[in-house]
Amino acid sequence: MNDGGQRRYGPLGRALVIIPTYNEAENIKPIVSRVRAAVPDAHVLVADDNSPDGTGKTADEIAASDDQVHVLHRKGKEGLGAAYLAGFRWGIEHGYGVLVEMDADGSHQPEELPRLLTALKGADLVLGSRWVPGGRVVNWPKHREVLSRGGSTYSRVLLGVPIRDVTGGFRAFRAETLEGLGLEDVASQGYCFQVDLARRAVEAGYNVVEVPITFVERELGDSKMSRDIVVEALWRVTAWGVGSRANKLLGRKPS
Ligand SMILES: Nc1nc2c(ncn2[C@@H]2O[C@H](COP(=O)(O)OP(=O)(O)O)[C@@H](O)[C@H]2O)c(=O)[nH]1
Ligand SMILES: [Mg+2]
Repeated sequence: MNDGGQRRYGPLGRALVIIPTYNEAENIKPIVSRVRAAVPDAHVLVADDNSPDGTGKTADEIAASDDQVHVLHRKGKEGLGAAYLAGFRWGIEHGYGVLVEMDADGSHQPEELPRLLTALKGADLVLGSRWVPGGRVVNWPKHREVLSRGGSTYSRVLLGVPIRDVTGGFRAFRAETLEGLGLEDVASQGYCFQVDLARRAVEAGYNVVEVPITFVERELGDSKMSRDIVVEALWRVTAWGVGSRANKLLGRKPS
């Protein structure tokens, strides 16, 4: 995975910050303005799943007065993974060279984006990380921290992926990296979507770099975290781990 910095990386193209939203009416305006101020050259794509609270309409109003802001309206709530896949496709079709994942609720601080983008100059994929030295969480309930740390450790050990924060969702991809991940068959929907992409990147031999971030718990609106999302992550990660071990034992290539 790590090439010791020997490889030469091409220049970064235009960046698109993709913000998936479901009922983020109170958060959408402030977060978009913070992104525009922090990285003025970047464009923003709000991927809204027809939020009943009118987030999509507010996003349209922002886009109407700012030609660097775009909105992807999706027909209904289909999960974070599906919204990102649609956003990536849109971004690649429109020629962006860098695709960024970022939550709408302020947990991922737009002011940290320049550091992620700088790191991407020498990497294929940059992960904002809560669990490397210098990374931290603010106001996060203890049970969420235990779940997140536990989920990362479980995934790291079972999948053999040398990443401290495998479930985080503040990430910057080069477009070529995304194109090399075989996204056509990604079925994971909730937070294990993030584990899925990280393990694909490591297996494909990409240089994945973790950059410390400060993750701040949302102040407005509600989390969409649910039991189903945790259960999905648990069974998928376990199935991937068992599958890859069986493949190794049988001398087969990873599927
Ligand atoms: N488009 C879309 N966005 C979603 C969906 N579920 C969550 N999100 C967004 O994904 C981001 C992270 O979700 P959040 O509820 O804050 O999760 P938490 O931080 O793990 O508690 C937020 O911007 C949500 O609005 C979904 O089904 N569709
Ligand atoms: Mg959140």
